[in-house]
Amino acid sequence: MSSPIVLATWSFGTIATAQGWKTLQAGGAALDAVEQACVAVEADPQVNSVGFGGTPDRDGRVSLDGCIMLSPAQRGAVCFIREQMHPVSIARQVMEQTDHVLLAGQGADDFADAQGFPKAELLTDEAVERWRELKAKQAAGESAQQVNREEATAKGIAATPSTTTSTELSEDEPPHDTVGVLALDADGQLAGACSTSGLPLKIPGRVGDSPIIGQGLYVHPQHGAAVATGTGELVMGVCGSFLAVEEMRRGAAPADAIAVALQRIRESYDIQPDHQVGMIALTPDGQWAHAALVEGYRTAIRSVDRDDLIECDTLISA
Ligand code: SD4
Repeated sequence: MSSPIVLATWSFGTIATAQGWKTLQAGGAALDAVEQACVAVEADPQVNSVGFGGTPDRDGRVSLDGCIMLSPAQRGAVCFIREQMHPVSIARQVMEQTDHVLLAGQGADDFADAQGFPKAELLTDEAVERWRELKAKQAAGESAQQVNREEATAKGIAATPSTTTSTELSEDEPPHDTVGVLALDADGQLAGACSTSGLPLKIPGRVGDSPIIGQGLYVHPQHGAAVATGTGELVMGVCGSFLAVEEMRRGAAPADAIAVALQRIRESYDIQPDHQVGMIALTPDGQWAHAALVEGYRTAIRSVDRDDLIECDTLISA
């Protein structure tokens, strides 16, 4: 028997951990816990960077990415879906019902239709309003990066860990767009999932790290799981989550494993002030760690004795 635990990225991760914990506490599987955790965040219109009400792209449309993973042989993903609210649940169907790993665009939306998922309008009035403001700033000469930074500040969501259904705006949370969830169930099974609307004002068609197995998420049942959030383009050049799990396979503790991945990112790019990557790693025996490139990243945790939102003070700065 293992001691169950669920971890999720950013302060809206407390919505995820509350839902995931309900599943784990009832003796449920890690796979169900991570899926339900993401579904709860995707369905919450106050979380305006994941699922319903997600951040529009350059042309004012919302597209979503997500994935779910149990092992190298059991993983599924969808990207650039525009008609569905729950990418992670569709990704699970890709994993369980097809021989494929990743479905994209209209094909993924059509697959979801065929699987009986209801179509959803993802754009909210608030998102349209926000998009107009951002476009105006861009037209006034602000760079996409500046606009993204302001957007990220405006959309921070902080949930109070002890009352995770109530959310309030957090002025101080820096750029974030993805809920990444890792869970360990009582049977010692690890699972992970990611869901995102990607970067604000992204070029339509752009897909980041979150739905790509090995980049935004990787899970190996014996060696560990890792999830990343932040600037997907940085994670994607180093296979960030795979690298962290590979380090655990070689015997590294979770903290050392994600330090290697984040250091690789530091070494590989000219890191800009608005860049961020946060990572969480979890082992099959319940050890976990988080780290980030720069301050401001937070991890939500739920276990038998913890219900917290933890400020990450492990910063990989060299
Ligand atoms: C992406 N990694 O699409 C995602 C965005 C994110 O915090 O996680 N932002 O690049």
